Amino acid sequence: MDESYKTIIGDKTSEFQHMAGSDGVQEPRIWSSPEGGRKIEIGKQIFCNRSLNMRNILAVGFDMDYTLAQYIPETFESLAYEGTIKKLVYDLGYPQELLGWSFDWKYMVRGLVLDKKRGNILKMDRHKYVKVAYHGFQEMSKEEKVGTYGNTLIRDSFDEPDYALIDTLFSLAEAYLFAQLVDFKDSNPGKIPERADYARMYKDVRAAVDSCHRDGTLKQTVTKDPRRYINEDTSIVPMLKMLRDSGHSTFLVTNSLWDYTNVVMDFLCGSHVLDSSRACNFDWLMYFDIVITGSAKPGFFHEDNRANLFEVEPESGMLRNTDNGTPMPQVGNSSPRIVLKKSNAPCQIFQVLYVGDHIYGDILRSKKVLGWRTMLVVPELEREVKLLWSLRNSRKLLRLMRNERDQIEDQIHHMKWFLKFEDLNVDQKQKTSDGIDELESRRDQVRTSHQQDQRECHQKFHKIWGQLMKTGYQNSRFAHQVERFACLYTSQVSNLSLYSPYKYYRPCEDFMPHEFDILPL
Ligand code: U5P
Repeated sequence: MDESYKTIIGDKTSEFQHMAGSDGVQEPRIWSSPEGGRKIEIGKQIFCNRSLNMRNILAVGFDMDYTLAQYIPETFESLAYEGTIKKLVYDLGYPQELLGWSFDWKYMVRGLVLDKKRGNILKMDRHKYVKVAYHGFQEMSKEEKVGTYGNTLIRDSFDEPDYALIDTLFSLAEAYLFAQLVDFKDSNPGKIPERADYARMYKDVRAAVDSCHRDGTLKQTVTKDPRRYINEDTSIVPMLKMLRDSGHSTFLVTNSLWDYTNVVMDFLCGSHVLDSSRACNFDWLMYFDIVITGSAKPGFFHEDNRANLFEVEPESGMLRNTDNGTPMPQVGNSSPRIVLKKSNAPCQIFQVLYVGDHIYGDILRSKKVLGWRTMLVVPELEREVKLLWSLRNSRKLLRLMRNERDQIEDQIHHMKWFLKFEDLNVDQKQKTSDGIDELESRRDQVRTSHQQDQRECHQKFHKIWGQLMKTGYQNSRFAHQVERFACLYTSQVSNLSLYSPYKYYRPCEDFMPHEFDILPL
């Protein structure tokens, strides 16, 4: 830390060390809510991008996987990873060596972009400027990075089909495996099937992951022991009850099929005395007015999606009304319109709040196509917010250093310009030159400290990718999407129960850069 800054903010280093937990994350602290009264633990707040008055919301809908059900990545994503490797080796002809590979579930993060053709993994800011780039696990040099992605014209194309967005927690294992395969192909070119270039490898990995999700590889294992793969959350039922008692209808829309949904929801809402002999009693259904399984989101949200809905017979899992070929009548005149059981009348679109974890499949589509209000669940946020809190003074210091560095740069330019053109005597020239030398030396000192402290701060969030919501000083691409598409965002769905069911969520005031210098204190 640059000693000269200690006088500005005081040396709080020891205080922070005392407060921080072993992984650098400070122990939970109480955060005072601005309205006074209730206090919300830091990391559990609901953040608001766009005003939302819960009094106007008639129905609250939920996604299940990674929204109501938080999977434990160590076990669940590792299971997906291992299943995928087996499929690559036994079904797609990849070498046996892959069977010995292991998965670091902490390495990849959401918001990354895979460059399928080049085998690169990128983190970019909201302007799609690539700030961090790896080829497999090798960091790309600044020159390589700028040479490949520096041209602003390329930036519009960071999308499918050449790029893949890691925007769900389900994708972390496949991103990691892709990076492993890229490294493996580079050092063992003959060992990967001949047809497989980087893009083909990505396609194979994607197909293998998807197949694990669909063919029962994963679900049968989770079904046998949900506690091993899903975090228990005893606050979900009180949250659902609270919403329902306050007059909101509740519904579930999940891509998972009925049998699996039933197991997961029974685990989350049930008595938690699961053993294989205990039959599900379907009690969890009482917490929802409507449950839609196998919904095929994001297509489900499209107005022109007229897919038939069938009623599920809970005990057998059979579909009703299919024997004479007549499916259950559609709810409303297009499938996603929600019918409230109580009133039997469709809600207005803006009276629905949908809570999901997938920015594209859950949030963007439901908002853009149907105009629903949205809440994004970002489990990573809890740790990020706690870290932001414990690093607040270091981050303030970084901003001060950055400002000082920029001001010195400006001063140096100005003085050099002055030296060139003004009619100065020898003494004045000497003084100006000396002044420039002094400033340059101070600038170098500040620059070095800034770079060093910035790297340290970045690594506290994530050793490779840094802060989820930031890329350097700019919002990350992920944060930008959250800001644009999620009316609310929070770390856990059950945080809803920490606020009044009639809460009026309001965003903080917007500020343009020109307003910052003249902000009232
Ligand atoms: N899923 C797939 N393929 C994938 C990833 C997830 O089929 O590559 C499945 C999950 O197993 C889960 C469902 O059943 O999609 C979650 O979708 P959603 O309801 O959270 O959107």
